[in-house]
Amino acid sequence: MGDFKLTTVEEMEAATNRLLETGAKVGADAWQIRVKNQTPHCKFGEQGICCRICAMGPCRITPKAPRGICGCDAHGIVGRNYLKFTAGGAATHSDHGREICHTLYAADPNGAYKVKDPDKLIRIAKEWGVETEGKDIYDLAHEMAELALMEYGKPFGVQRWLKRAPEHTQKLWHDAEIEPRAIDREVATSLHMTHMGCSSKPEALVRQSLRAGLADGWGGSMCGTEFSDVLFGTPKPIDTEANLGVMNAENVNIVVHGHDPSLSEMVCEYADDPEMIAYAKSMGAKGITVSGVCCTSNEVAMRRGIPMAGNFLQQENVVLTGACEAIVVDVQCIFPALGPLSKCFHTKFITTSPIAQMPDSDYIRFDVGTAAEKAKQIVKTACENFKNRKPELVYIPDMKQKATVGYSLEALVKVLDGVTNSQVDVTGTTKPLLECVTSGVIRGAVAMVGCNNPKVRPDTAHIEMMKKLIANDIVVVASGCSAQAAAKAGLMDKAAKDLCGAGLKRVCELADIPPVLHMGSCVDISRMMILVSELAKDSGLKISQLPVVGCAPEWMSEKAVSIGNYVVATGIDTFLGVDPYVSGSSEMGEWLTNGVRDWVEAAYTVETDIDKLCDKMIERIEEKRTAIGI
Ligand code: CUV
Ligand code: SF4
Repeated sequence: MGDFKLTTVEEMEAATNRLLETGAKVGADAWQIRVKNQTPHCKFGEQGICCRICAMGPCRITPKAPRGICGCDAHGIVGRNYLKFTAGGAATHSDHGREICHTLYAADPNGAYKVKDPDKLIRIAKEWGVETEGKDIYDLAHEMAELALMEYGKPFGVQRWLKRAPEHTQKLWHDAEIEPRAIDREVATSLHMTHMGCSSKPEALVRQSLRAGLADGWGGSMCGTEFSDVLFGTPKPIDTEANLGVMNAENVNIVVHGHDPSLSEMVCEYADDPEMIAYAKSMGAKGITVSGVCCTSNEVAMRRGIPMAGNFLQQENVVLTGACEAIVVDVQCIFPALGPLSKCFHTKFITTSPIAQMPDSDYIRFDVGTAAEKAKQIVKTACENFKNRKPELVYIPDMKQKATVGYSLEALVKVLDGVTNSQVDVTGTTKPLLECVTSGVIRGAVAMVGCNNPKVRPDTAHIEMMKKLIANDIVVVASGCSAQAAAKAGLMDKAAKDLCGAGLKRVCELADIPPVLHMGSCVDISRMMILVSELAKDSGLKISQLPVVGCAPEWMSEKAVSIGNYVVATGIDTFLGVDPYVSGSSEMGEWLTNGVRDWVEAAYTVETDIDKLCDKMIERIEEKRTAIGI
């Protein structure tokens, strides 16, 4: 087995505790403390039976008061809350996608943003029926960006991307009336439906939740992923490292955090600039280290091999090292706590987006027009801050693992090409992967996604489940903070093949891949949707028949619920380790865990016991295998 050893959750916790000691010294607050102050949580909120959408309320459902003042019952209130939650997530992912489209619209051969993958742009243009012959690639980029932006508000028709799904899936969506129309329309319709005195029928609210989710996964997120690839390059396998030990005590440490790669790409670009490195040296540092947190980190790890400092619940840890010169954030999943926390250290907390403005931060407004100049300013500010470090507060846990990341669908198809035994030419399809699955060498696949949540011991569910799955010859594709949990533990090191069952181990060896494959950020779950679509088309099976399930064991955000809805609506059974505030309505529970199956051939399972959750997934995969006779 060589020297390979996973990093355990206990080791990570010990490192965190050591950092919290530093925090205590400087009077810093931390989520571990705030969780205690917030416990126990409000029971009404937990069950989803509190309504405050009109000023007659807020109304809470109890045995004595089974209806709100307007007469709405628990099912209506839980349903509306669920749809609002979804709409928040769909809006957020989709707006991120929109920003990327605007960046593409501003692409310029002489500017900050270029077209790094023209072939992919042409491929998508052909798919959309846009003439590409003899067209300048930047003219094409601008035309495509405009068409994509129109997807957000077009008055008629459904999302262009839906055509990528198998016909059977498209028909299900059509028949269930959940085909997403304009992206913004689904968000607006959701908020309209949840206004006082509109929908209170669970069935209608669940239907719109699926549709709003689909507007995200097969709309806004897909725009985000596909056009990020066009702009910044389609990810290919690349080596990197993960966990707090990637920060370097002798260097200027810049941590990028958030989701939109437009900013972080530029920061990475300038941090690599010899002029900036010389500047860092003139400030007494040896160089510049950029590392990341959350999905911004995934974006730059996948394309540049930038190391991942940590995931969602480690964002405060990077500041607590005392060695972070700047934490530069764009949008989403950023703790407002970083403001006051950074004030306890020398760290500059730099916000950059009008969408995510926070107290106690330095706001360096970033936009496509001034990207280069602002990124340079940010890197310079970090360098100048090196001298303000308090050496007595510096402690970087000596903890990191190797990881190979960058498995876009394109990359995955390519690496798996080598695995097939068949003599027919299957290059460029998912057939080699299918062959592994049908022969039983691989039993199936799990898409592990989503955040951390203090309700689950951080990273434990992600890591323990992945270990069990790969030991059972189930390949894991991961994204978001789940992928980072895997990388921190070492599960994205190719050496982790030794933890697999014999079949998966063989595949890892032949294809030279780790058993947990990093597919990118949360918007990149759209990659997974295309992967299952291709698998279905290449096998002639329905998506719902494939031995594939989705899982978000530690999720916390509205985005995660939106994702869950489109994964289910795409025909993939989805397993949650945290309840989405629906326990207060038996009808909502029934719709989500069973009723939706009639429309989309898949449903949710909620199970907070992580062991059981994992066993249920394995069971489901085996059931699906039996059903198709493999
Ligand atoms: Ni991008 S939504 S915490 S995994 S980044 Fe991680 Fe998502 Fe946020 Fe959740
Ligand atoms: Fe109460 Fe109905 Fe108003 Fe909600 S909409 S706060 S249940 S009166």
